[in-house]
Amino acid sequence: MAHTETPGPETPHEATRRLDAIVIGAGLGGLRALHEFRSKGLSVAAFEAAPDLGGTWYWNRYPGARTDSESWTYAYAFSQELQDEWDWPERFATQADMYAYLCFAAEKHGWRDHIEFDTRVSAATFDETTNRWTITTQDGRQFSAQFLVTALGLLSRPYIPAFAGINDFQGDWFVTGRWPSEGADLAGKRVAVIGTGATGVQAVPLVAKVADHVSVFQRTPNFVLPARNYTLTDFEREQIRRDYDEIWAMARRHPLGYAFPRANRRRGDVTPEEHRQVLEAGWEAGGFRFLYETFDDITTDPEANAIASEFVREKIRAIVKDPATAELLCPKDHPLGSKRPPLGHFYYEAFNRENVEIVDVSREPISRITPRGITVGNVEHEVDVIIFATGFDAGSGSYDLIDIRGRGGQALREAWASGARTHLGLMAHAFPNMFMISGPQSPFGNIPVVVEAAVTWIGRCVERMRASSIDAIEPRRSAVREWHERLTKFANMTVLPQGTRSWMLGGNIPGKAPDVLFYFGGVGTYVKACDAALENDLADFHTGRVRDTAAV
Ligand code: NA7
Repeated sequence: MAHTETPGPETPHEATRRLDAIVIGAGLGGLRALHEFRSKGLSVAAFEAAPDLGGTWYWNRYPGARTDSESWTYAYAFSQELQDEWDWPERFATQADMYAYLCFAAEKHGWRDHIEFDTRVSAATFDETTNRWTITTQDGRQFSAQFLVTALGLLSRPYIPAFAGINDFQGDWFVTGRWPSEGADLAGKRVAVIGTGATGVQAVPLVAKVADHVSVFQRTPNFVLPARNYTLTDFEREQIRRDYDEIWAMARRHPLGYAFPRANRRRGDVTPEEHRQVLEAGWEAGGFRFLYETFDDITTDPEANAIASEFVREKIRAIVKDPATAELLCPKDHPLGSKRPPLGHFYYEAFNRENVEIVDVSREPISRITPRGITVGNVEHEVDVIIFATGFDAGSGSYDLIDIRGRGGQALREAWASGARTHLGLMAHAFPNMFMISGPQSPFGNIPVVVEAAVTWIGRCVERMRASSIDAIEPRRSAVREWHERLTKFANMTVLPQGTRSWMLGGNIPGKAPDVLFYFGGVGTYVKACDAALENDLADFHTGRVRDTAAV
């Protein structure tokens, strides 16, 4: 470790190492935060549970894992060198490309020396007398810092339903979000894929190419939009490099942080024929362009949504040859965009293969896992391998795994028992100097753009604190309450509340308090809200020494 290690005589723990900042997590967000503190001359160390960096792009090595954002915008905007030197091979980056990109960035900026791998943080405690955080690692070591950054990942805690008999299964089983680095041997096997969210949808077509048979256990069909991936040419890469300033400017203006122009078109602006043509063009353009370059009111106007939803159903019926299978694949109980739409790489086409079948578990659920397979009702489906593509405990899920104690020993787990509460998705009341990246209540959208906004804000906040001799900061209760009201208002303006068991609202985890986990008001308005929070005399925050403000 190259970071500053000065034994802190005044700390209660002799072995405590003192730093300016501690970052938990070395994924895309944690690495960016590490860079921010280093570039400001602060001593910082990152702690990562995995043996290597990458976060999402370390763990999700399942067949077909890719970004759903166009690769050149799923990248760091802060580094001109990275933009100049890195070549994106395809429109949508594979897991391997993303991992290689993050390794390249780490090499270029010297990040690895400041990361402790294989190190899970089990606790983090704030001390009001010193205004510092002490973290404890699972192997019992302690480190202290004025600032704590939790870059725990938006979707990093895999969820596996508590199926009866799960431990009896005699075959191999894998969780997509914890895919073994040595890979999984699926060749010639009978494979079950449980789950048809973005992950299952990416995995099925590739698993089908090697497996003897694939049974896709589907509870809720999704609106799968065609990705239309392609290999980038040198010419396209040069164009992207040349246009990067405009690309990032566009992404920052876009509600979800994508470098797409607004459609500037609503349902009533066109004839039914034109409407159809626009949707066809969006379908051909691929990716989320179908949602965002066609009509601006697809997720807010029920009629515009109904037309787009029916359009996708027609496409499914046209692609899938067996009418019964096509009907099962057609979503009918939720509108397009109320659950996060997956991008497919020949997903619907996979159901035209002889070796792929759909098992409908919408009415009759999976009743148990047996030694030989999966039982639905009275029917046992015998398989050699089970792949759980059953999602994540999003947003707040990873926070429950660390015993985080703020002012007065308050436990974050308890503070958030009935729903996460933050200001701007960046800080929580009673947890001074703790900054969250891609945490609950941060904006929903293209992650690198959201991360850049958050980290820039954190860097400016820390600079401001140092310049004004503020040594502790935390949001006021009123600011936290207002942020929650704002989140709820924006979510309710859309089709989101109609999404059955949506992870965006915490609805996919049995027992989790349903709540709006993200800000859907747009990345642009989010950045403005962040800017405003740093101006206006930091009116949203208590500042100073926390023991002075603890009673407020
Ligand atoms: P998702 O989108 O949460 O999908 C999980 C899938 O697992 C979904 O189809 C669920 O069906 C299914 N599921 C969960 N529990 C069960 C049970 N008990 N029985 C049958 N099926 C079940 O997670 P992903 O990993 O695919 O995607 C998460 C995000 O990662 C994605 O949106 C991208 O942003 C990246 P349900 O819909 O609940 O009926």
